[in-house]
Amino acid sequence: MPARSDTIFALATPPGRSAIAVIRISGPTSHAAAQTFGAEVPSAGRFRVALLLDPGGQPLDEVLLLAMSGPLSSTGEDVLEIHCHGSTAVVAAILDMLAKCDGFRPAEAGEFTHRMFDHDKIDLLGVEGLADLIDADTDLQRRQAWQQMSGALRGPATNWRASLIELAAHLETLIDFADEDLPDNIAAGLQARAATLRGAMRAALDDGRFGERVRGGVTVALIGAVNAGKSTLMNHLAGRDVAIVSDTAGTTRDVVSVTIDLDGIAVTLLDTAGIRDTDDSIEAEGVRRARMAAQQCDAALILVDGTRPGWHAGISPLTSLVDGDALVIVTKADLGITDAANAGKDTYLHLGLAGPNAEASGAAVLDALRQLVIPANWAEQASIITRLRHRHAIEAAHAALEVAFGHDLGKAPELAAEDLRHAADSLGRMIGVIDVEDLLDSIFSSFCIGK
Ligand SMILES: Nc1nc2c(ncn2[C@@H]2O[C@H](COP(=O)(O)OP(=O)(O)O)[C@@H](O)[C@H]2O)c(=O)[nH]1
Ligand SMILES: [Mg+2]
Repeated sequence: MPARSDTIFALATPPGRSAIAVIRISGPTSHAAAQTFGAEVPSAGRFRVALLLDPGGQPLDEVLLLAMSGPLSSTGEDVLEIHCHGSTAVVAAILDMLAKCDGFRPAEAGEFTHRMFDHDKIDLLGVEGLADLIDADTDLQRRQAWQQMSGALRGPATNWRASLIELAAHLETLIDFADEDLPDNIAAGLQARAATLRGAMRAALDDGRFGERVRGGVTVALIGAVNAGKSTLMNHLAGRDVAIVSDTAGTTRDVVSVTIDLDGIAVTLLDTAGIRDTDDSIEAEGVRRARMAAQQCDAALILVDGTRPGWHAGISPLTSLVDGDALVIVTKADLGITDAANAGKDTYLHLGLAGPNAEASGAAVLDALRQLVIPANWAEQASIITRLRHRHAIEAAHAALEVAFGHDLGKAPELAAEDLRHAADSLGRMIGVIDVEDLLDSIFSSFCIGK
């Protein structure tokens, strides 16, 4: 990141035509921008309607100016916001004039938020939550981002870290007595505290990765032989025709994807080519991609055509392609499923998307999909881990805590204390109280400019 003493500016609203556009300016000389346009700066915390003039002294736009003074501003610095009309020409003219102001430069991606962080307006987990809030497409993603910003993970993780440091300190007081047997009650007390702490971390880790699923979405691949009805189901779930449905085998050749909002979870469905041996090189590539999708997806719907004799034998070769959870669906039930002895209505979902029961059948498959991606007995507030980064840090802390209490506390308290410090550091990095700079750069680069 370049110098923080510069005054930075950027369009905070999306580029293009809109009723209003907001340009944000932050830095020591931000308030002086008003004069550049021949306008007077409002007092801190106030709006002022102002006529901005172009370099030739001609009217440029009538705007609202909002001034904030550091440290009580969003970035902690002096801030000026220009709420202008959202035309490409107006925005371009204002940005152009700002670029010519002394000590002003365009902001980089995430730089306003970086300054918030530098001025302790937000911490690392808050920055991640804010990034998630901006990226939220579903209501559940929005709520989870807010929980994250309000400390859903920070709270418990800070407490765990404090307990680890306290335990380490306690063990260090025992170093002077090393090589003597530790009185049983002290050892038992320490073990009990460690067990409670370990249990709390374990409970957070065993969340079915739901927070990560909410945040990042879930991919579900539709896998099956040609003509099994994959594209038909995909279109049904999407509520529109995204994939070509045809009784010509080998119609779907590439992976077609569509994202649906399933109770707040962004589920990306992948319709794939039917799995079969083929001499057609394009179709073969499609089959290769289908196999890859089966391997990499979070969950799969395995479709077999129930009207084909021997459909039952087709299931296990398909399930073996899938690494994640799989749901087997026997299709074309409206035409009658052959081989009734194997029909296994209890084991497999029967789906008929034609005929009089099509609607109920479609609802049943949606329900089954819901069960596949949303863990049973899930409670929204319970998942506090939203990124793999958090998971790895807590796993590392949990493991180090386990190692620490594997030592003989009486003979080697210093080894146990050292492991506890590792555990505390792992959580410290996660919360952002130590070693944050590298992480920040990677997080901020994912922000948009103007944030
Ligand atoms: N009767 C009936 N026909 C279906 C059903 N699902 C698919 N089909 C038909 O089966 C053929 C192949 O379907 P398609 O979705 O293209 O299969 P894909 O190759 O697996 O994508 C088409 O003619 C569909 O209309 C169903 O539930 N009932
Ligand atoms: Mg198809």
